[in-house]
Amino acid sequence: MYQLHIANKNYSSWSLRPWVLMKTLDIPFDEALHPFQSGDNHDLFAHFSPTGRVPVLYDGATAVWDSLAIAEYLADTHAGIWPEERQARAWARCAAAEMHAGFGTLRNLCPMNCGLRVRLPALPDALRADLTRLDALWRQGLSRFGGPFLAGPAFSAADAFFAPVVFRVQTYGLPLSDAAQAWCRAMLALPALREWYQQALAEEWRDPSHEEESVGQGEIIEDLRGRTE
Ligand SMILES: N[C@@H](CCC(=O)N[C@@H](CS)C(=O)NCC(=O)O)C(=O)O
Repeated sequence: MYQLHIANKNYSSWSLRPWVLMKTLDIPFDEALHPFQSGDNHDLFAHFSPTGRVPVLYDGATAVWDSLAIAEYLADTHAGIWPEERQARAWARCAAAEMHAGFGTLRNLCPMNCGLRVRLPALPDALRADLTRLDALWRQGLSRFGGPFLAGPAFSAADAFFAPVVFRVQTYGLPLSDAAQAWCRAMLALPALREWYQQALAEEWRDPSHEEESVGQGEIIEDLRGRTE
């Protein structure tokens, strides 16, 4: 059985990617959740993670310590991680890689905090630029491959890599096109994403550094944690 090491569901955007991918594709795994204890958790995570970061997937003694590497490792032996059709597969890989390496302003200014609803002041130009690119990318995938998922009829790693952005859109009320918003709603309705969200809301840990990152960006309208829907 695989073992997937992750951190708080409320905050850990990188952890969410392989988790939602494996859950949605019915790839069984044991979850090992390590709550953040400070702004820097590298020493805390060092006993299972070569980089002191999460996620890490263990397959027996083999450690795979990066979310994109985890997707590729799983793709070696499991169908459905990437789309079957070659053009769609190339697009999905590019989209996942772009998310993996890019959208730095979105990442920094809108950190994942599933339970919060935050009103942002006027959006900085750099954030608008990230949202414009994100919107164009999602609309391109949805129209080119026919939806309902980003790279065609089946959920793939492309959707998994943007799953944390779906929670960011929800938390910060980010403006996107109707097509992009519709994809976000469909993602939020996925059983795996609903499960993650419910578990995130139920978490009792509050890490001050992660809280500050979110509230530093705007005004908190609502904190839904401690409730379940
Ligand atoms: N490139 C890595 C990045 C992983 C990463 O940055 N993880 C964050 C958590 S969301 C982490 O473990 N941070 C350690 C810390 O905050 O101390 C991946 O794709 O898995």
